[in-house]
Amino acid sequence: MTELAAVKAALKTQAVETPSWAYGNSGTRFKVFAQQGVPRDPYEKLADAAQVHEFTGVAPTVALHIPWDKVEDYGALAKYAEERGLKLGTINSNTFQDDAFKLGSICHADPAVRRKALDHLLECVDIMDATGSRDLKLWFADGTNYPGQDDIRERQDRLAEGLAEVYDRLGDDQRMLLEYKLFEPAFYTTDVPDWGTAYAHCLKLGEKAQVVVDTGHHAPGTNIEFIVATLLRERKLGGFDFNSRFYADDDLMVGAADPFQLFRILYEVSRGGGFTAGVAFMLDQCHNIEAKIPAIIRSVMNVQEATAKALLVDREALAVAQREGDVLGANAVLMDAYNTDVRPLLGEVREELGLDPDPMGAYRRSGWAEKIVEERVGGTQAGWGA
Ligand code: LRH
Ligand code: MN
Ligand code: MN
Repeated sequence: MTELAAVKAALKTQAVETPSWAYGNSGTRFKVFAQQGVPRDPYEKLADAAQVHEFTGVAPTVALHIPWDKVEDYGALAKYAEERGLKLGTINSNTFQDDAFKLGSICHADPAVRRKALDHLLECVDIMDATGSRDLKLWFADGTNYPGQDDIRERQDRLAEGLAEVYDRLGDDQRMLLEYKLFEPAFYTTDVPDWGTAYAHCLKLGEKAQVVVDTGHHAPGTNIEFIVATLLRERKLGGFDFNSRFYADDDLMVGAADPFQLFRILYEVSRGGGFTAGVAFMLDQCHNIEAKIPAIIRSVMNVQEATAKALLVDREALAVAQREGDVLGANAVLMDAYNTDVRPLLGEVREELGLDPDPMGAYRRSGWAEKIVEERVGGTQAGWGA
């Protein structure tokens, strides 16, 4: 296979998981601007996700968030997805929207509250059994707002105990993905604030526990690609929640704020063998002011473009320059790949997959946007920013 053929083959098999909540209405704590035609239930979210997959060819799974996507029969939801060429993907737990969780969920000082949180997490694994999902994604809003509010170390003990109970419930082919976030909603301590804390818990738990890197969850200036390289070396990178940010956890379209950072991250994924190591490439975004389906198509394309550039890095030339201490030469190899216009290449890849080379145009021409506005009245809110 020529090198270009190998790059094309990798791009054809790439899979980006889209989040059910990105299809629903969302906003900030100031205002949710409701859009016309948004899904009214999880089924309609899947119908929209099928559009993204139809026009990009690389978005075959959809992440669910429980209870936002609670349904009576998850088997039926999985079947509905399959009829549209999709599969249900990661199950995201939610231990942050119940009044009981004001002071935390599995890190709470009260064992009864911890039990409630754990029962929810175990229910999420039951749902995974029904949907055939591989991954349980855990993000905890747990933390404190004021020094002295609770014991930092005891909260870690409670966290470890709770995670272990959920870990033991996982099936042989299921994984637990632990997501960290520096701050928000807690503003003093967060119980899983960084990759090191997540890594330490996952290491103790075992092979089925891996770390999730949400690209919006770091302090400004953090070198995320270094974290990615390290986690891949340690075989602990479970997946990404991709989005982009200018300030905090902005959840904007991935690749919109800093396409160069996305390229650097995906280069480390490529360098570390992450495209074939079971790493989940998920979006975790909210489209507050832009049309949702085209924003998700654009996001998938942004991931594809950064991936194509990462795969085009001349690794041999780079290694030579690095060994020779050729600082500018090595940097130029990387920048050559980044500065390549990969859009024609991706157009070819799509045509070879039997797709329109222009997914945005194809979606626009499909008439789906008009159809859903006509058919759906009173769309739901993602649950976020309410
Ligand atoms: C937390 C987070 C986490 C949640 C999602 C809605 O900020 O990134 O992944 O599940 O947002
Ligand atoms: Mn996330
Ligand atoms: Mn987030």
